[in-house]
Amino acid sequence: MKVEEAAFCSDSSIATGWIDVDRIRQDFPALSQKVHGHPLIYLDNAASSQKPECVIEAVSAYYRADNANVHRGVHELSQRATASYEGARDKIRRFVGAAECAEIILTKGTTEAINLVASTFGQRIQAGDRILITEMEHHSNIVPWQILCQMRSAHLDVIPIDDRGDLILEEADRLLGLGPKLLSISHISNALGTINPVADLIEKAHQVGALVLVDGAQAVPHSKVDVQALDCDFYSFSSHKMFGPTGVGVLYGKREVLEGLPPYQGGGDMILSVSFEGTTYNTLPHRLEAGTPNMAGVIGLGAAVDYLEEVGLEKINHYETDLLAYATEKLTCVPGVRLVGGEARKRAAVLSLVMDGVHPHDIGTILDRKGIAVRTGHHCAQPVMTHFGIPATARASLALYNTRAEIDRLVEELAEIRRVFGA
Ligand code: 7TS
Repeated sequence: MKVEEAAFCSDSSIATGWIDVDRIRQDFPALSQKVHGHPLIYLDNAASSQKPECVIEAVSAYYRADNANVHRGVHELSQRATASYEGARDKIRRFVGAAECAEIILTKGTTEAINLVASTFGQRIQAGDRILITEMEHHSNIVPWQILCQMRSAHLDVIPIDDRGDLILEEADRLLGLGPKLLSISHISNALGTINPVADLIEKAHQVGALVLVDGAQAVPHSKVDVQALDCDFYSFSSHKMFGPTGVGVLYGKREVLEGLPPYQGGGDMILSVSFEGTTYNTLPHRLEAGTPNMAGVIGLGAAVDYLEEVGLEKINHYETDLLAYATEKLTCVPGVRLVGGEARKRAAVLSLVMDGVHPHDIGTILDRKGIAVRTGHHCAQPVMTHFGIPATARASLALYNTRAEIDRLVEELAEIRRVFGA
């Protein structure tokens, strides 16, 4: 057996420190099914990942035994639910390296986390102020700022990308020089896979007095994130992309920054006392979390964090980096296939491809008939598509449970599509 092969097989994983992908796959019940008569090859992880048994079990155990509203009851079930819910918050805190639980605001997802910042921090924005984003953002990191800038007569500046899929850093410097109040930037692009040099940009933004929000939706499932080392002011991510349940997300914020924000929504849990003369607000994190939260979802996210830590982010990153290199080499050998953003300096496990003469939607539909799930479309990043002059891409996005054999199947089917379409 070649060394390269040995690194991926179960027996050698212990010796080499690689993840044991065969074992990992057994943790995810959805992966063992057939789709249209073929074994499922799930390559749509940037949209939403599959869930391991431990997450499914944590959610169902909560509903079976502990279901009650949190922070309210003196009764046993409410106390158990509160302990599990706040325990999950602490796991999330440790996972991203935050100093205290007060800095972990639980939201519906990345989208809500960014909107929370836009509608609270946004109240400070005045006419003529500037907000800075990039050309490669997901719509959820564009539209909230457009709405804010429109309401406040502020300017929205955009750091452009080049044709390799990298940010143009000279332009970033120039636009930071205009003195924005906030830089809001993706850690990893969902449409291109580009890993942005966020640590450098955070440092530069702070030098001009801007706060920084990092959209980490595509980063957290794939590599170790340390919000204190990054020194970002806000960091947002979604549970469902990191093997946790849907409907849950996280906004990390530095305590001193969160303390300065007005309330986001009003309601239960975010108050200390209410009267018609006036209301006093709760302390962080509750002040920014109104209403009954997604208790089962948060507890499930806690289990997903346990799972990621058990496997090990470093091992996951190592494995996926290797798989990405393998996939990139194989896919660029398919005649007529081009990887959009494939030449970016640093990339994560996203392969956004176009094929001469075949619409991405057709690629996705044909692959689906073979049991291969990819996402086609603009990936909620239309400005990226506009930049490259394309309407859409077919995107294969990888996770820790994908294998070289699955990439080989994808490549085989793409070659067949190319042959059939006679392109
Ligand atoms: N930011 C990035 C970088 C994302 O990739 C996504 C979702 C979001 C924000 C929004 O996350 P949500 O959980 O609040 O919806 N990205 C994708 C995707 O690439 N395909 O489907 C959803």
